[in-house]
Amino acid sequence: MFRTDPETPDAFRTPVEEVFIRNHLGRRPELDADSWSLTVEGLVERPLRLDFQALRGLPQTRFTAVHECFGNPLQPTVPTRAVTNLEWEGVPLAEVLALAGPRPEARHVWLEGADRGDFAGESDVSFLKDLPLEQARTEVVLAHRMNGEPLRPDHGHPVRAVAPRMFGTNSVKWLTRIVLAAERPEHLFTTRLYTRVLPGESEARPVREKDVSSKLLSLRDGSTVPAGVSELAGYAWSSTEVTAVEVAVDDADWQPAELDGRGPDPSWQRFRLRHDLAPGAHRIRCRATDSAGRVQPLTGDRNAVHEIAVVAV
Ligand SMILES: Nc1nc2c(c(=O)[nH]1)N[C@H]1C(S)=C(S)[C@@H](COP(=O)(O)O)O[C@H]1N2
Ligand SMILES: [Mo]
Repeated sequence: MFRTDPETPDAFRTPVEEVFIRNHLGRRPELDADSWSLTVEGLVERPLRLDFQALRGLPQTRFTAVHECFGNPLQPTVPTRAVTNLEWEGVPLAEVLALAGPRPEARHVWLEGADRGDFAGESDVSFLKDLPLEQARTEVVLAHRMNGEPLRPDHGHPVRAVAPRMFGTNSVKWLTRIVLAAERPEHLFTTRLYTRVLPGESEARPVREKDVSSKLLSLRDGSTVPAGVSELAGYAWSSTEVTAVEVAVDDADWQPAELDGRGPDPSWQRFRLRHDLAPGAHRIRCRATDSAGRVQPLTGDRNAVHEIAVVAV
């Protein structure tokens, strides 16, 4: 089940019912908070097994972040634009790592979910991701609430990882095992899939930080709208702050849109441009630039400029 076309796409915080569900391995595991536990093992001074109560007893954090699916890892350049903005609540991974005490040789954190199944010709695999230790320590949260309610079964109940600046694939659901290791894990979802060569680079790297991107949401693609002044609006996001969004109608030049700042959380940013739509067919495009100087490409990649078509009457 994979919904990409929410009914209220325009809300700053996406309602839970409208969040896409992405399970690679078929049937989701049925876990409950009472029997769930998380092990922390490998290169640590004190291997741990934490239950849900113990996790709830640790310091908690809350933030809003973009939750975006990278898309099909077998087609890494095809845009899917499956994106939402959600509030998460949970325990910084750093708190759990401090309890376990990583050994000096530990360089990577492996995060594994409880689901197993078949994907891309491999059978009975788990869902495993990894991050460099320093990045995991500063960025990952073990979340147990989404938009103020306990995580629903499809979204990783009772606990999932959330890597707020990264693509959704790094946010391991049904998290039950953390391993500290000297090396990256050789695995379907770490080294064989979810890698890509970025523009201007020659080596493939893991799919982690989000690309700069934007989506027009105030008008629905293919819809009929009243002619006259219309608000062309939507959201833009990136792993860093978005600094500009431009909108182009038909073949006219790009015009700068008004853009909200990002604030302390890695949430998406609203853009808007008032434009007089003459009666007839129009195509409308939007293009974001981020503080790292990255700009959405016009075509050819998963974050290519978003274009919609409307008819004004
Ligand atoms: N255990 C597990 N975690 C997972 C996945 C999965 O299949 N199994 N899918 C990943 C992908 S590709 C995405 S985009 C997000 C989707 O999270 P959601 O289903 O809560 O929206 O979860 C990630 N975490
Ligand atoms: Mo995904």
